[in-house]
Amino acid sequence: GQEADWWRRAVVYQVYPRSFQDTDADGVGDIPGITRRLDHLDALGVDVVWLSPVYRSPQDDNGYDISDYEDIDPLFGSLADIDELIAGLHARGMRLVMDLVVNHTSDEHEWFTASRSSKDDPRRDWYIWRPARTVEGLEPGEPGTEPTNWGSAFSGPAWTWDEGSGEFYLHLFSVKQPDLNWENPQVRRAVYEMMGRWLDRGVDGFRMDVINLISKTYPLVDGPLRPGALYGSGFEAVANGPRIHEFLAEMNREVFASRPGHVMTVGEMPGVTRAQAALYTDPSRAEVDMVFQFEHVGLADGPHGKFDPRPVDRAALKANLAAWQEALAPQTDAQGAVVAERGWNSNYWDNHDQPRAVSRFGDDDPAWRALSAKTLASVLHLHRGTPYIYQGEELGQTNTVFTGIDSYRDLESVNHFHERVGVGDDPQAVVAAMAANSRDNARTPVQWDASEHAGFSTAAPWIDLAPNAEEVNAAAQVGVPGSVFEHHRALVSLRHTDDAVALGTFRLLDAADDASWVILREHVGAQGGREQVLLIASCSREGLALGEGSAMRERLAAEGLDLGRWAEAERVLTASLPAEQAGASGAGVPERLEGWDSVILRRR
Ligand code: TEU
Repeated sequence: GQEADWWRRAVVYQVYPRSFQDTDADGVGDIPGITRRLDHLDALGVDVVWLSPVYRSPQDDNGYDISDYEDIDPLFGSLADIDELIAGLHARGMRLVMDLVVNHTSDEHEWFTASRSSKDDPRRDWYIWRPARTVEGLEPGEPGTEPTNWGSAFSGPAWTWDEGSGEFYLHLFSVKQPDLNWENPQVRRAVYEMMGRWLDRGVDGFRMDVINLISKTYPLVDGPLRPGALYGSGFEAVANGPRIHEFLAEMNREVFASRPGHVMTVGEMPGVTRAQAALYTDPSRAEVDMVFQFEHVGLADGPHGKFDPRPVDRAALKANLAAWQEALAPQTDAQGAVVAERGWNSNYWDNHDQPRAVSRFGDDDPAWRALSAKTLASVLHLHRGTPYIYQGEELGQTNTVFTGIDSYRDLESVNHFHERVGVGDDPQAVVAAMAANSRDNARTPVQWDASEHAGFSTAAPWIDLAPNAEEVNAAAQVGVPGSVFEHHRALVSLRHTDDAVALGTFRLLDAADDASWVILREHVGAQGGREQVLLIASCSREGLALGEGSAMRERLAAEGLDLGRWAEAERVLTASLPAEQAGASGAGVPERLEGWDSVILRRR
């Protein structure tokens, strides 16, 4: 609907275009492919599509290095194709959120080619240039004369020497992604005008790439150097800089405030804290609607920490996500009714930068994969805030297999490999260490059916399919009761129809137990009616005893949740049964939940 808060009940589906659907037989997904698959998204029931970048780009970072914000890269199609996609989405009552990458551009953007052309070019100050540091025995521009000790998120230093103009330029990401200078009002103006033209074209919002990095803390000085790290952290030195709220409020005022409908905005914010997120998403501050935080996906250890895979500490994961729910919890009145929003969460398990959810947080053994994928989805979608479904997550797609460095495509992985081998690490050990968390796990093609190339393309895909495409694919799941897809469809529908799920308060119970996940949602209606929704999930193969006298029932009772009072509660959705059979399976809390099963109960 058009009500201002339509987005609070929305479920967002992320499309990573190069791996979604190819229609011109080049092995790379494209925009017409998305339009062709809109029925799939419609069947899932999602409201918004977040489309990763399709703008002109040298594809150094798969499109997150933009050389023209207002044209479409021929790899993905044309402006006419994006207009057709927008029309197709709108015709189905769905919306399009574009990926806005304005912390940096490509080094092939005309702004940068002008800026680097000379120190006196009018666009010189659109980027961040610094002279070499004077170091005894080193020529300016030589390694060791960089202006600060910062490292790029994609290995190597965050500064690259430009011989022509005799200075270094800053790039927190790849050499081909120079950071824009947001202190320059001309840069801000150019970005806002470009955003306005996309909204004029019918786009409904933006996902803002690393947007909390655009305000740097000046002067630029060395960052903290972790033990063993080759470089200092650039992120920590610049994230959440002194003018970030000023810039976001200005962007909101200049671009969104004047629009008739609500422009949906989500800021991707590596290193954001819960306290800061409450400021960024407080509706009264008019900055962004919600943020993507990284605490639960380990970025807090810094980008390279990600390649040292460690087992999931589920109790810590539960506590982390519950702390985010608390930090952005609404204000409620004495009866528990929500009276004002303080902030808003984005809830995700994975995206194009993270490994696959079921492999990382679930159990991708074939015997447990589907059930754990469904239970993970129930856990995610029972949190308060907007849930994000990453392409393939609705199918329970898993990580892939890397047989060697040639299996990898992502510059983050490839650069890391060369950096580690360069300092003497064993190549095969590095390839193995990257496998669990490489971004390429999420970038294998969507598995549409069991045909060659999984229905993704008629040509060999740009990156190998995951090995289980014949078993795990949409054709085997859409419309099939009990499938991971149908479970996601039921969860999306639940958010659309149930106020406790969409708008209710959140409470985590039995937090210390890492083999279960118990969430209570409560909503007090305008007429005073109270509704409660309870999720009990088993998060291991062992299962949970819940009957009278069970340790878990005792622990929950000690926290004030008497499962006896749920004996007649409606079973809304279980993971082990098709959605339509949940109610027929009986009422109330089952005696036990088998491994990775879960149940969503409702009582009024
Ligand atoms: O990601 C920013 C970001 O924090 C991640 O790159 C993170 O550092 C790393 O990937 C964790 O594994 C955004 C985009 O989502 C990502 O695809 C881009 O590579 C990056 O910005 C630069 O635009």
